[in-house]
Amino acid sequence: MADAHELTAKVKAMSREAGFAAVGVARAGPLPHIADERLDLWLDRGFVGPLAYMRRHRELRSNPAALLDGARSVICLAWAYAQGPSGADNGDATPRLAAPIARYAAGRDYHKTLKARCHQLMDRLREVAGDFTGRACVDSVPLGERALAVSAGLGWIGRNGCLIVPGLGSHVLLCEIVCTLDLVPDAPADGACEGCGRCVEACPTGALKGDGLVDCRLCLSSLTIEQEAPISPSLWPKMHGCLFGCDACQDACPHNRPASCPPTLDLLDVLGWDESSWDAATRGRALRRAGLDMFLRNAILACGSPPVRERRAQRDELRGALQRTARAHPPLHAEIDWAMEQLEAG
Ligand code: B12
Repeated sequence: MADAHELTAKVKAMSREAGFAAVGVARAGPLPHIADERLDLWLDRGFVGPLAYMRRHRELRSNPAALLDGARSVICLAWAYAQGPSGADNGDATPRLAAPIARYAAGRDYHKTLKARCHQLMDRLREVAGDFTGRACVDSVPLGERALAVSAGLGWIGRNGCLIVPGLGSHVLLCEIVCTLDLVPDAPADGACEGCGRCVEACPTGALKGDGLVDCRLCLSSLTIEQEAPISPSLWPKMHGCLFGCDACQDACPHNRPASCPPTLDLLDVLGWDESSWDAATRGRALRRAGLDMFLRNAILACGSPPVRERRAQRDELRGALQRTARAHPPLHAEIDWAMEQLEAG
């Protein structure tokens, strides 16, 4: 069998062949102290907001070794998205009223597609490394993925909290293979945001604190995807038409390529969704993280946002759609009344 250096080089070459944009190796052991400190600070300040799951399994998040018996190494992988032109994400139909969704949520659910790629990669690795045990982690495992990526030399943490890969930016999704292979760990990457505060200024709700920590009580990604409870009316005017997630802090980042058009859904379609149309539109997609009620709430609030209410030609159609939504979903009446008022005001 190849020695650790040769094997590590093979792992990296095969990862790139598998389509990953960046790969690095971290030791499967406790994460550096700073990762723990930052997570505790975030929890203590209450920035965790509505994300109850982030309070659970605290100890696992700081030590990937706890995820797999005999774990020695973590292969950290970055998958680049938002590379090409985007646009309507609802089949071939041209949307009557396009509303943006976060770029990462275009197409098939990355949890599924990246996990499958990790398993294929492990199968290929077994051909050169012999049998080993590996666990593929994509997002939903209690593990500090950004901290691990920094440790594995993939990039550094920007002021918007995102992992920035040199030359590629932050439009990457992260996944890991925690494994029993003995690989040579990489050194953490150098780099930092210097002097730029564009992401902090671009955040519509002031959720970024400028030190890389994000307040989930204000972040539009958290509010539109994670928060089932009503969104505070004080935030409604700041929501900028977000239907699912938000890319404002990444779009403003000079390390990212000039932004392509974001993927969109048809706002009028979404306003008319019921359980079965929500099911059909979200099946197999990351979009499914937000339930029907959340999508309807987000769509209603999007109607009151400047980009939509300025579409005078569609105002009557929007009013009609809101009235129908009001009849089907009485609990959302406060949001609907507000959106109607905004439409009237133009
Ligand atoms: C909870 C969560 C959220 C929350 C909170 C985000 C936040 N910034 O904390 C919400 C819902 C708001 C969210 C939003 C988004 N998310 Co999210 N989210 C997560 C999740 C599940 C946990 C993140 C977490 O632990 N947050 C708590 C904070 C304190 O930890 P952290 O952000 O990981 O930061 C650590 C590092 O900064 C580290 N650190 C700082 N400096 C240094 C220095 C060194 C040397 C080291 C070692 C470590 C280190 O310390 C922190 C704590 O460990 C991860 C998946 C995972 N399992 O990790 C995805 C993840 C972070 N999200 C991801 C994405 C894509 C997004 C969105 C872009 C989606 C969107 N467009 O709407 C936005 C971006 C918002 C933003 N600016 O962060 C990607 C990030 C990819 C990237 N390039 O960074 C991840 C990794 C999912 C994935 N598998 O790809 N997300």
